[in-house]
Amino acid sequence: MKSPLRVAITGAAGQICYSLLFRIASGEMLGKDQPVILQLLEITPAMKVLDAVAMELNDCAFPLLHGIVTTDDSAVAFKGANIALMVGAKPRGPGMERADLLKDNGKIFNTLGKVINDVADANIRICVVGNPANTNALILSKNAPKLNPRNITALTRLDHNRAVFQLAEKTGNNLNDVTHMTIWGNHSTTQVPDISNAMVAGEAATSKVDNEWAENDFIPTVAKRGGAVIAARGSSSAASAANGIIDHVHDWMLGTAEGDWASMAVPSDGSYGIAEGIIFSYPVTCKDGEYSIVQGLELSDFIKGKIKESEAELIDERETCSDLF
Ligand code: NAX
Repeated sequence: MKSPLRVAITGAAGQICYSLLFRIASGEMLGKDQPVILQLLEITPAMKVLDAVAMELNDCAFPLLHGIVTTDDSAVAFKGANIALMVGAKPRGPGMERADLLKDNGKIFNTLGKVINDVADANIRICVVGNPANTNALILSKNAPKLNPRNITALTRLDHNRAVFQLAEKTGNNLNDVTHMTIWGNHSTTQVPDISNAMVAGEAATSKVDNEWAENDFIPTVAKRGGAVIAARGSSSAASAANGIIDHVHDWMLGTAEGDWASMAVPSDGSYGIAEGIIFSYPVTCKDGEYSIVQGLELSDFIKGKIKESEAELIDERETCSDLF
């Protein structure tokens, strides 16, 4: 039996985590042979609910769950952590501007970045989910200088999976017939879901759908899907977000599917002319816990223009939050 990995998770009494924790404990994220210790962080008023979640986790008798820590002390939650899933953040309230959300949630990632720097495993791998996810990941990174900045990523896998579904549905194919999907940029409505290099049952997606659909229907449908779910169910995506987190970490640690890639928001190294340092969603392949940005893809002027808009938004967010670096 492998020795257990410590997985720190914030916002653990929230709705995403109610779908997420049980799947991690059952081995879906890190493998059916990998024990885990869940180190769950919440704010003090949510501790009673968190304790109830821990009771339910125990009542599942998951063989791979080797321990649960519940705490409102971040130094305890991140102690020795190998993986951190940063879900906890405030949702946008009525009348709140995006810049207000940036500032409010940015403070959480500034504080937690410092704690992770001090107490976590130096090789910790981090997936930021709380919005605005990309810029929160950047704030965390700037406050955790001991960590490898490459290991601080943000979630765009939910967007990727949404895009795969839309293309499969449009072409009448099975989901596993769709490969090489890409989400570029920010996890926001400026994101760029891109089928330029996607394949459907071994054929180019662009030969199966018309350009008009790809540009004017597919892109806005995927980019605004989060809003559509909120309108339909009265609260934001939870089970599908949890599934995206599972896929993100699973593929990062255990490898992307042979011959395919996934979308992950990672620190830009300048690939595709994107400003270095911002946390930007790219197509990546992963092996043995490392990711590589897929290079050399041909992009249309339309997609390049959209990518520049998303980059501009991220640069603007970086400026808005620079006092938190
Ligand atoms: P909930 O409001 O259900 O849960 C959030 C939890 O975080 C709450 O229990 C709260 O007490 C806790 N929390 C707040 N501040 C904290 C702190 N400083 N330390 C620890 N815990 C803290 O939200 P939920 O639906 O679970 O969503 C969580 C975040 O994910 C939100 O920011 C949401 O916008 C974001 N999302 C990101 C997605 C992505 O693809 N990147 C998609 C889904 C989701 O919208």
